[in-house]
Amino acid sequence: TTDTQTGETIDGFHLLIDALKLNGIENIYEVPGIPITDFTRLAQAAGMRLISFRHEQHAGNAAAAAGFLTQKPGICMTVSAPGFLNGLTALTNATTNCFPMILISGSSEREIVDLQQGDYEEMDQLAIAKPLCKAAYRVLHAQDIGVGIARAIRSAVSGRPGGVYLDLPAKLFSQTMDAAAGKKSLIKVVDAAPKQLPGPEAVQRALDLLKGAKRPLIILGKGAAYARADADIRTLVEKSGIPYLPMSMAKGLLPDTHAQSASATRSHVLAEADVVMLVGARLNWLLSHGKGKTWGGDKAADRKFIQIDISPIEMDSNVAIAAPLVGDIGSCVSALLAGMGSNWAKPPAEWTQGIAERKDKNISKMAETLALNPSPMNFHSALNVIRNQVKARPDAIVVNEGANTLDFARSIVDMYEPRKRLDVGTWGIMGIGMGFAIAAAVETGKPVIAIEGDSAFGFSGMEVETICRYNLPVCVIVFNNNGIYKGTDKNPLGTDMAPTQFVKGAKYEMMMQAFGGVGVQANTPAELEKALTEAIKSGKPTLINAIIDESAGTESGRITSLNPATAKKKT
Ligand code: FYN
Ligand code: ADP
Ligand code: MG
Repeated sequence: TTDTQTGETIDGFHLLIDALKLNGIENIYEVPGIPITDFTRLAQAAGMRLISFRHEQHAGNAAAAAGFLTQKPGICMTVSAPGFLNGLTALTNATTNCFPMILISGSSEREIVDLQQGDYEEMDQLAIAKPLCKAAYRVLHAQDIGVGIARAIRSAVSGRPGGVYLDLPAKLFSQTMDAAAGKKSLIKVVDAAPKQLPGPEAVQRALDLLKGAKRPLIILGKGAAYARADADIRTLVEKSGIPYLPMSMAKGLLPDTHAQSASATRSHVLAEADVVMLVGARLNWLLSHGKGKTWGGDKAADRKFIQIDISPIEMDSNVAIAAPLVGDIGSCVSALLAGMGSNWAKPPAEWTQGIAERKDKNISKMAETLALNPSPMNFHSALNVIRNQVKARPDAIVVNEGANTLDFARSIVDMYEPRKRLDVGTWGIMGIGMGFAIAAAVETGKPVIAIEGDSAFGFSGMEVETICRYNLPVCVIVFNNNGIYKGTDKNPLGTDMAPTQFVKGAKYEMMMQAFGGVGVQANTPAELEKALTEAIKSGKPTLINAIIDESAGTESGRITSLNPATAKKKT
């Protein structure tokens, strides 16, 4: 008993709602069911935005994207066992991408689960989640809900952001406690993601290396986009005069049309640079682990890396890091700027002019390809339409998944503003499409253009109903080439269709029509342009079925080399 007791009580449902609201969390991405159905109703009645999905994986992906876009943990809620497992894929993907999110799942009763007596949806969810996310907690008592939420928020957003699991057994929701004591038990988290300042010697070491470089290069990753140090990052690039490469989700941090962007001559700069500064980008498979042919083979031995990252153990994960700069990107970049002084020498013109020439050549070549108008459309002629629309609406958010659809869109569709591109991320995962698109629309209110391979779209396609239900300004463009990679594979036995083929001439636009949205088939760039312009103008849920030459595309797009092939030659 406490001296604040009034006789009024509060239950677990309301404590959870109050704890989330107290910490500025407004949106919950979820699928209702036992034991969280009433929670979803009560939270909505309390003024929170509840977005109900058709499958937990997409609710989870939405929460992850919300985390990336807002720096607040995105919240996903699911039922027990299967719902939890469906959400777990998204939680693990968020952790891999360093996006902050919290998966809250209802669970069965501990007494029964622990004795394995066969409860409804019995599963030891906490134990399963633990190795697959950044942190995992369970709350057993109503008076600990405040602490549970506070720990989950801190774990998600501090240091390297990631996914957190919070296990809430069914019984907790209806537990009651004294209302005043309950209110007191809640925690408003102060400084959830504390700054981490780099040491002065580490800053000097990095500056010394940069100063001595003849062929310096900056690589910006999605950590740099997440950090929201946009102005300082731009100043660093411009003041230093160093060419830069954006990783796919860092596109737009500076406009892709920026004079210092080396995107259009990526292979050249990776192979030739002598000092490379990584800003929120890991030397994982997407950067060929910092070694080998991509990095100039023998030349790799003399290259020096500077790496800015909040995670100290990221350093030396693949190759030696000569100048580790550990801290939050905002603090590290501003320390570098302060140390650069006012008369920083630009890199040798030989390096920057060489890049400019190569880049101009590749961009002109690309322009020629984009100007062609083949029938049926190919990836280039369809993406050229989207490229122009994004140029006209740089605030629109682009979601992108597929293999060829992803690879071509990445280099064709220029981005102009930070955090406007959401894609398959570190795992190269298919299925993020509709979840990311829904969160982008909910969190920003901006138009969303989801550029989807027909295969990629299939993983989350049912969520077009969700898009229609909430009337979200999402335009899905399905690049329909009748299959995975392409639609022309043959089954040598002539029995079933080949494993990579889909139904030919599928009417994807009818999926959107089924739920009251706009569905259009586009056979030409003009038709695509008309439908997309209309979609952006009206803000109505729209699906454009863009018919692409079924022989266009290559196996696995630009990462064919990762595909093991049989030693036996195809006949
Ligand atoms: C880029 N390029 C351009 C332009 N932009 N040319 C002209 N104009 C413009 N604007 C050139 C660039 O210099 C490269 O050529 C080429 O286009 C490709 O550029 P990209 O995409 O930046 O580079 P690359 O080599 O594909 O990048 C490697 C990668 C990337 C691993 C980072 O492929 C990636 O993010 N992949 C994710 C793939 C994935 O997850 N897929 C899921 C598949 S699912 P060169 O300089 O001549 O090389 C299962 O299949
Ligand atoms: P990309 O795929 O774009 O190359 P990665 O996901 O590999 O990017 O890398 C992102 C990196 O950014 C991670 O190593 C992560 O620790 C780091 N990071 C995320 N947020 C911050 C931040 N605020 N400050 C510093 N580093 C950060
Ligand atoms: Mg396809």
